[in-house]
Amino acid sequence: MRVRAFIGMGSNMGDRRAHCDAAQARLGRLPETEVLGVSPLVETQPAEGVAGGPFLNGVAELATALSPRRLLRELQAIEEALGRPPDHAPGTARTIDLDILLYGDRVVREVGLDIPHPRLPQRRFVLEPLVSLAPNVRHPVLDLSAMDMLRRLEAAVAPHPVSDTP
Ligand code: PH2
Ligand code: MG
Ligand code: MG
Repeated sequence: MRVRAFIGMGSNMGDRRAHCDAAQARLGRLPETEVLGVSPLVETQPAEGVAGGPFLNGVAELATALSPRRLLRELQAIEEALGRPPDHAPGTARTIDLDILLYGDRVVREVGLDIPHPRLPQRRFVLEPLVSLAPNVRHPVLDLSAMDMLRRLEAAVAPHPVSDTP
């Protein structure tokens, strides 16, 4: 059975667009996997203290029969093929980062494999492209759509005070 999975993609080193394009092409060549769509790539400022310059971020939607663990291994192999060493230090610039955001409505909490991605609801750089691709896809634990999560984040980060003066 094929599951609809969403992959977050980010690059802030070297030819960012080429890395994202190459990652998409390689996702399309994974066994038992089809790329259903890719969001537009957006330029974002590094969040959470990551080193390096601005990112290009996007999200890809897959239909895949690979297990979550196998999909993770395949994503790591693509990262490595695109110049990211397996011992890449967290928080440093990267040619490509591929993260499983959602895997159908599965919840996986294992060593090295957390699905849904634990920081998904807090990451504008993921939610914006996810909303442009699949606004109605739901977070299986929070039971919120991608659009709901983005609205919540925007309300929390930049509240618009209501004024009753004209
Ligand atoms: N990835 C992170 C942490 N911070 N910031 C942006 N703008 N884009 C990212 O892809 C990103 C980040 C951890 O992987
Ligand atoms: Mg990441
Ligand atoms: Mg990662």
